Amino acid sequence: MAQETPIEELDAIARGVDEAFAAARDDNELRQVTARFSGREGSLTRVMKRIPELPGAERKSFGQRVNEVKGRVERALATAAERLRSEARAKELAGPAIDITLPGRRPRLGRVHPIMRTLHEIIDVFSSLGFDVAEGPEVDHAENNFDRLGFPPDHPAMDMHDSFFLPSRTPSDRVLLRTHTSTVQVREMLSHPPPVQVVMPGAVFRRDDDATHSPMFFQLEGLMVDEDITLAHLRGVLEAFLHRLFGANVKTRFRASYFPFVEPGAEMDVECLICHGHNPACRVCKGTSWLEILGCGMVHPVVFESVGYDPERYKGFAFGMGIDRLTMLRYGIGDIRHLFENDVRFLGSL
Ligand code: FA5
Repeated sequence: MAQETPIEELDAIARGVDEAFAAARDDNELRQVTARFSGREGSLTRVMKRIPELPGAERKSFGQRVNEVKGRVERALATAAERLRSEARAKELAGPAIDITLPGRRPRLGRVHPIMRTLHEIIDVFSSLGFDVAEGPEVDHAENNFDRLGFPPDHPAMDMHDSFFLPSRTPSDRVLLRTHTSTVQVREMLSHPPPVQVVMPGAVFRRDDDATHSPMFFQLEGLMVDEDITLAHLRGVLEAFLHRLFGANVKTRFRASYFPFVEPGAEMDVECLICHGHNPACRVCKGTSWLEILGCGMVHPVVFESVGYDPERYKGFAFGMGIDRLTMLRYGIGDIRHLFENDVRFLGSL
């Protein structure tokens, strides 16, 4: 059989246009049909390439004819698109009616996390006692976390097993996730001359994990330095604070302790508000009826020297409290890990 001439092929293409577009059932099929005619591999593109087979006199009129068929394809596409739109609309109108008077669904409102609620309350109390608020970075140099605070070089906290060290650029620049907010008291003293009276909240990180220890937890550091600060100021501030947070009847206890950066050093406990001392198996107080909430003391002269304060002239106190532990006591939570499991049923009940 003789091969179709370009003109015969073009006529055949033109005859198929309307039928092809009428058969398209959705936008996707419409795109495919259009490509079959006018795409890079489409029949009109292919037939155009056959122009050299025609005698010179016929080429111009053939080109015009191809353009006419292209116009026909465009018109057929517009008609089919309009048909699909009205079919979709008719289907929508025939479907079940939407009752626009029904009330909408309320988006569920989030709440501030109990740790942050406690922290905000604590900051309010210290602000009312005249303290400023400052923050520092969570990643810091070991110098600020340990050295300037008078930690001896072989202190266990500097061990990789206790702290999260990060890769650093030079071996002498040891960088870690801070293990306490005491880094910020160092930074505050390096950047401000005395007097200072400031609290410094933030997240801290240790390799800890049990009912009262979390690997990431929150501390609030406090620092007050002036010429005549005494241990009595420290006790007065902490007691005023705890009475404001837990009420005037809360039982607290102040006992001697050791931190390299204070002398004398102390820790403060709050009575276990989970078992009130009645459960020897209590996981929070471990049957002692007390929960340690902070470490504190008078700033060691070594620290003043390392930040350039005159230890002969200035005295000061510092404390670092565990916000998560205070949150547990405040809301009666028996395991610190509940605070980080993100169960909205539990968090929403507090
Ligand atoms: C310190 O971190 C000292 N920097 C506190 C300090 C500051 C002392 C200024 C003197 C002067 P300590 O490691 O004891 O101390 O932690 C302080 C408080 O953080 C604890 O009393 C406890 O309430 C809380 N805490 C400690 N480890 C954890 C943990 N893994 N999870 C939750 N809370 C913790």
